[in-house]
Amino acid sequence: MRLLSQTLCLCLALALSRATPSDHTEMMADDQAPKHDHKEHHGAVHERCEGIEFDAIAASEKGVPFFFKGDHLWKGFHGPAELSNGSFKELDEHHHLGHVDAAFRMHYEDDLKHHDHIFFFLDDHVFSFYNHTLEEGYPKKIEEVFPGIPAHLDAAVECPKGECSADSVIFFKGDDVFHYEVASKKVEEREWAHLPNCTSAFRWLEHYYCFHGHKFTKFHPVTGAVTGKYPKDARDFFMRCSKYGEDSDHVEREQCSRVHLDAITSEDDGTIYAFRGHHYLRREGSNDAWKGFTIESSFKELHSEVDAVFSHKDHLYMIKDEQVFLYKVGEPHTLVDGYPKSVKEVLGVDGHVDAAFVCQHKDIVHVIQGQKLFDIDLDKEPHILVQTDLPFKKVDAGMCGLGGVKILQGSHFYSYESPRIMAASKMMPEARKISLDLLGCDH
Ligand SMILES: *[C@@H]1O[C@H](CO)[C@@H](O)[C@H](O)[C@H]1NC(C)=O
Ligand SMILES: *[C@@H]1O[C@H](CO)[C@@H](O)[C@H](O)[C@H]1NC(C)=O
Ligand SMILES: *[C@@H]1O[C@H](CO)[C@@H](O)[C@H](O)[C@H]1NC(C)=O
Ligand SMILES: [Ca+2]
Ligand SMILES: [Ca+2]
Repeated sequence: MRLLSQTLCLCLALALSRATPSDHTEMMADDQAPKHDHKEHHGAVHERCEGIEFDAIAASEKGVPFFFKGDHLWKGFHGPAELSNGSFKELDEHHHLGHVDAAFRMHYEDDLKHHDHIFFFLDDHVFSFYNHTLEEGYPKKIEEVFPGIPAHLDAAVECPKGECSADSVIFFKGDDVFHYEVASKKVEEREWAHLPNCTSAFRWLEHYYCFHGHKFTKFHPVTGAVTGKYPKDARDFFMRCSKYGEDSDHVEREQCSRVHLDAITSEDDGTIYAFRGHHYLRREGSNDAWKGFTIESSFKELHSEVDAVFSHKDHLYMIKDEQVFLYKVGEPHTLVDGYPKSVKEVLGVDGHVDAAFVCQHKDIVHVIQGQKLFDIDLDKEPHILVQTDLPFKKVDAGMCGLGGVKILQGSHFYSYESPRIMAASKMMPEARKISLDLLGCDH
């Protein structure tokens, strides 16, 4: 927790973990559906991979993205929906419509009164939550808290100083856009006719996204300029789905997705493989382009969704659940006879493996399980040589290549010169973005 407060970036990265699993299985009803029609609409908006329009999107104070639809919300980029009133109880008590119009998180340290508060908008009222509790005196009229901002908003997103000229909130209603400066309460209207009407808006990794339907358009928060090919399908970049939009570009999607990777590995010659869900990316040299494939097509015994992968002596050790699949690298990759074997037999550890890597031309396998790092010799019994504690809560993937060790967590990665330096380090290194700085996404 000490580390969490260091920087916003770090905070985002650490918190961008799994959505809290929910055993809630009741299907949610489309909020437009008349009550008697309830049954027919079961599941209508429950599955975000079907392509739905969110009511609002906002990061929580811990930096976890919350996606709102009707009386449900999704926490993080994957996982099932849960009832919003489980997290924001009072929202339910004050209205019966079961949805919000817009939401954002204020993250302005200069404004202690509102810092890290999550604001929800419904009709002409605004709700301010701190620590998942409605602040005293709320709900208030929007005009009382944000004078000059109209009722019945469509979307809202924070824009801190540095990205906007002062700590601001951008509000959207129909095709009207309002820039609201928090300290001065100054309101400026913008003409962004080229931007679709946003039904929700979201700031992530210092980029700004206008969501409309199940698509989104990235825009510049000051000028509203849209550069690049938009709109794109939200399922490709902000959700973990097994099927995607029809015109999905698999390579670009896997490069630019904000969803965590399952595994990554670097071979001795510098070839990198990055795995997510049913797909993987491969790049042969640092100047080459990334290519995308399905896991099924290259590693058919594995199908999809690996836990960890490491490269060693022209083989890929691919770990899924309790098993290790050993593939000889080549065209095609072939499963070595006698595999899969159990993780216990090959590595000498029990339970789920979060990440594993071998550094270039070395023989020690480094395995991460929770906050533990094991140094493992595949050829000796017992396999485990050393066990150390890591400064990470939950690691998604790790690799060791030309640039040393990279630990991947959520949308970010952290670099160390070597596993030994990582195990000894007390400070978190700079958080860098997986999509932009590792996988070559250009937006
Ligand atoms: C949340 O809403 C559901 C459905 O409307 C209701 O059954 C449940 O009791 C509510 N939970 C809380 C904590 O208010
Ligand atoms: C947040 O609320 C919980 C109870 O809902 C309480 O135990 C905790 O102390 C609160 N934290 C802060 C920082 O106010
Ligand atoms: C956008 O909002 C305006 C109202 O401000 C409305 O007239 C227009 O039809 C909307 N456009 C679309 C494509 O929904
Ligand atoms: Ca909305
Ligand atoms: Ca993993």
